[in-house]
Amino acid sequence: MKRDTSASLWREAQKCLAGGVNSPVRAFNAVGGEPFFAASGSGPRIQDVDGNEYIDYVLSWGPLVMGHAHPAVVEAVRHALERGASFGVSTEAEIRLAERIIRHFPSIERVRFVNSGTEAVMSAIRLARGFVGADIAVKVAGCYHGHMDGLLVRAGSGLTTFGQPDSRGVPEAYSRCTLVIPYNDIEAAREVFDTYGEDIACLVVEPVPGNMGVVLPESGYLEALRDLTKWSGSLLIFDEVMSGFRAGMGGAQARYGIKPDLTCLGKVIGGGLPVGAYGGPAEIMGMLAPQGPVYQAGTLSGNPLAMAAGLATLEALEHPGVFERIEQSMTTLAEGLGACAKEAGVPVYQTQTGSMACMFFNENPVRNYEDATQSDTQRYAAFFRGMLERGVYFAPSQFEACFMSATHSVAEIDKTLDAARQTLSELE
Ligand code: KE4
Repeated sequence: MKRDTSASLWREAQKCLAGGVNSPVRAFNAVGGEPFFAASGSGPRIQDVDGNEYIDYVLSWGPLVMGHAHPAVVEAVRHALERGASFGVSTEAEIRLAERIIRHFPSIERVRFVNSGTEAVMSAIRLARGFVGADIAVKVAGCYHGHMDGLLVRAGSGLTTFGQPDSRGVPEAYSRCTLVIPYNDIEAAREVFDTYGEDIACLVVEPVPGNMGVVLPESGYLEALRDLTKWSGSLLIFDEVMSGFRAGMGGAQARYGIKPDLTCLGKVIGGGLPVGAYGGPAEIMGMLAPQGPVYQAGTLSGNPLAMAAGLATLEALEHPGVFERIEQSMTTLAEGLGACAKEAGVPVYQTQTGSMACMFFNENPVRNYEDATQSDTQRYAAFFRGMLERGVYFAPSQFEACFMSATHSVAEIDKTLDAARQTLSELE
């Protein structure tokens, strides 16, 4: 495919944007080659600045569950914009979107909107520390919760040793408030709570992680985290920024029947515009300013355009049968990819929850981050590039999820599987 204009923009971008991007994964470093620049999107497809078209399974990293430029979303945002982009005063739309979220997430009685998933998790952890009166946050290796300092931490040497900063610029002191445990390991969780119980404010986890690829919780794991946090008087925070309205209309918490203390949301609830949210029982959320002593604020929080996009997206997604149809499309694609890999003799391990899925280039099951890192990332990169050349855009990293939308039809899935058959058969 010709990508001269993207190449030219890439050179310009590197002269004015840090690393040429506004988010690292967009540089395509994990898959090699130069990134393309998007020009437009429509339904399941994205067009680049050279006129190439790709069937899109990244969908802006999850938000576009109704596809690109969904007419109802475009009309809702246009209508809101014509009345003014922002007021810094509350609007009715914030109430209506919060009410919809509460309807789907019974564990939430009060919502606070912010502008990103990072802000949602960062604020939820501050709220947990303020509510419980303890400092330690426990996180799970391989889960990503945005770029807040305290969570950019990798596992320490031993399970009950504090994490190590996973990014330059994160003070050692921050990582002394963060413990890191492996996913799907109840014993490791129990050991940390036995050792630090009353000093733990919260455990934050992606109930179905999508940032090490998609990894599924083993039977009893999420229940054990719920029991341990309850026993220690700490809060269980489900980061459902990705899994919310993707693992199910009520997120992973509905699929697995676990009631967390706080839930973080983002992506789908903004329909492609900048939104994050966190929520939980009125008793906990009442600790937030202006009612309570935990401060959090934001100039554009609850922005009318973002609220309009989120409302239009959820309204469309709530139509009877829409979520199930998207989930079925994801299953059809996943099964087809598995069959193509088998045909080509390429060992893969596949996972799916609702409308998000992953194909690990790994001949063994992937049950945590350590397993995920054993995957053949070079083979994944070759798969990514082969598919891109055939007009299919998967995530530019093995350690991401792929997403389905309501607009992907049989035609897109068949074209994807044809491309996969050819690409997989060419892999060394
Ligand atoms: P943002 O701050 O990027 O809006 O959200 C952070 C975040 C929090 N929690 C979960 C479960 C997330 O998946 C994310 C962000 N997801 C990544 C994709 N893996 C965003 C893509 C990017 O970083 O450019």
